[in-house]
Amino acid sequence: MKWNDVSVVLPTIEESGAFAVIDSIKALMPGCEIVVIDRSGAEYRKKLREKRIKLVEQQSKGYENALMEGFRSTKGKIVATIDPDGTYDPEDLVKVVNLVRQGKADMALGNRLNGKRTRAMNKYISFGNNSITKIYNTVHKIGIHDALSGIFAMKREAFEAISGVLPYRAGTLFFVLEVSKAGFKNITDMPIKYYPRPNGTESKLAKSKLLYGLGVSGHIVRSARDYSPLLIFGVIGTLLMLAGLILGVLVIINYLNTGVLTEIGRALIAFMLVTIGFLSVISGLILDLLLQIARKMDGL
Ligand SMILES: Nc1nc2c(ncn2[C@@H]2O[C@H](COP(=O)(O)OP(=O)(O)OP(=O)(O)O)[C@@H](O)[C@H]2O)c(=O)[nH]1
Ligand SMILES: [Mg+2]
Repeated sequence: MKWNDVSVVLPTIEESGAFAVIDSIKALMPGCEIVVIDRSGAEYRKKLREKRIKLVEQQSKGYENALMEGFRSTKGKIVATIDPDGTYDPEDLVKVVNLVRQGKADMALGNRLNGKRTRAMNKYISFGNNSITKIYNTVHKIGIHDALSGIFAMKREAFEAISGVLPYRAGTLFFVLEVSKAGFKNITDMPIKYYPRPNGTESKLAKSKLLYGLGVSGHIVRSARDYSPLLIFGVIGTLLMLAGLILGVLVIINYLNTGVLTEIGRALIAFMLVTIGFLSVISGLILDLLLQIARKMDGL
C-alpha cells in the first residue's frame, strides 16, 4: 500500500524517543511525508537531519503552535500527528490515520483512556482529562473520550479550514474544537495503547502541568460560556442555591430546637449563596438571550 497521501507531523523538544518513532513510521507507512517540527538545540537537530525527514525549525512557541506550523508545511491529503516521546505506539497511528483515509471520519483520535485510567497517566491528569472530555462532549455534542490525545489525524480540508486560527493553550482539544466549529462534525476515536515515559526523559508539558490544566479548564469554561451560557451559569447557580438552601435549613432546624437564633454567620452565608446562585442563573438567562440575538444577527 502506498502512503504518499499521508503527512505525519512530529513535535519535538530534545525527544530521544523520536528517532525510533521515525524508523517505525517509515517501516509502517512507506512513502508518507514525515515532518519534524522542532525546538531543540543544534546537536539534536544534527541527528534529526541524518534521519532524512523534513525538519522545520519552530519559530513560534508552544505545542499547539508547533503542530499548526508543522501541518502548514505538509502536502498530504491527510495530516496526522503522534507524540514521539515513546509513550505511543506508531501502529496505533496507522489505525487512526486509516479511519480518515477510509472516509469514516473527518478527524480521528486515539483514545488512551478506554473508559478507565491507564497506569501510565497520573491521577491528576487522568481526572482532568476525563472531566474536560465530558464537559466538552456535552457542550459540543461530540462523543470522544480523550480530548488530550497525542495521536490524531484529519482530512486536509479540515486543517485548511482552521489554518488561520490563532492557537490557544488547549492541546489536542484546540484542534478538535476548531475543526468541529469549522463544520467538520464527524469526529471519532478508537482505543490505543499508552506507555509511561521512558526512563531518563522528561515531560515538556509536565513542568507546568497544573498551569496547563488551568489553561485548558479556563478555555472550556470560556467556550461553554460562549456556546451555552445557560448550561454553565445555570449549573453553577443551581449548585450555589442548593448549598445555600441546605445551610439555611440547618440554621432553621437549630433555631427550632434551641428557640434562639445563634447561627447568624451561617444564616448570612446561606443568604449570600442563594443570592449569588440566583444571580448566576439570571446571568445565564441574559447571556443566553444575547447569544440567541447575536446568532440571529449573524444569520441575517
Ligand atoms: N516543537 C515543540 N514540541 C513540543 C512543545 N511542547 C511539547 N512538545 C513535544 O510534544 C510532545 C508532547 O509533549 P509531552 O511533554 O510529551 O507532553 P505530555 O505527553 O502531555 O506529557 P507526558 O505524559 O509527560 O509525556 C513531545 O514530543 C514534546 O517533545 C513545543 O513547544 N514545541
Ligand atoms: Mg508525552
